Amino acid sequence: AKISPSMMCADFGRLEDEIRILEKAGVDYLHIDVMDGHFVPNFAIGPDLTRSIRRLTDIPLDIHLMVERPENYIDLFEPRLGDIVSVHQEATVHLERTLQIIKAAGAKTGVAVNPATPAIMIKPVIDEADVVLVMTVNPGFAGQKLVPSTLSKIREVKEMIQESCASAEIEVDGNVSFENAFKMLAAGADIFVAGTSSIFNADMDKLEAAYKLKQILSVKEG
Ligand code: S6P
Ligand code: MG
Repeated sequence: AKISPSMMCADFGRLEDEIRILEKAGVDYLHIDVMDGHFVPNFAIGPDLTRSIRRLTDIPLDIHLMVERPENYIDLFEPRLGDIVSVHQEATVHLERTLQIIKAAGAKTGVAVNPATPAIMIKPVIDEADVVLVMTVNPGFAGQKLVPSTLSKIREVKEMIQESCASAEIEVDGNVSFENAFKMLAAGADIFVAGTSSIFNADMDKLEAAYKLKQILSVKEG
């Protein structure tokens, strides 16, 4: 399993320290939440802050575009080999073409789905996706509660991937607590976005929380 800490939950006043802790914890990605105030009712990380984060570390970025017409903004984030760029199925009209744009930019292609979007909506592009990002809360804010029906959707997406002999990894985002992470792992998730429910829990030491999450997720790997 892989861990992708949500940088919108970090303390931007001490960004470098936060990143050093995440490096020490050996996380796999840094999750970059991009919000446009249209697709979701909030604003978050733009290209400038993304560039600042990039300058501080070699950890690949996991760029989650919660914006309308994401196809117009992919290049702004200067994706690199090894990064993931995820776009929402609900936000782009020509999803297949948008995935080709991400591929041409050199990044891994991600397709994100809101809790109310059925898994079947992404079936036609399952072969083209390196990652399926199953939103386990409605996107827009950190600190929300899991939408329970998303657990069975993880299972459905997993089956869809296997039936199509596709190789997409499943990423989960939203209320990935220690308890929920285990359920998501059992349902078939591969990449876990860590926010206020784990690594950025105000009551816990970040490094300790990261190790705890890693330990919970290592069960299946044996
Ligand atoms: C939500 C965003 C997420 C959050 C993450 C925070 O719109 O896409 O990446 O940052 O869910 O984690 P938590 O544990 O506070 O839900
Ligand atoms: Mg996100």
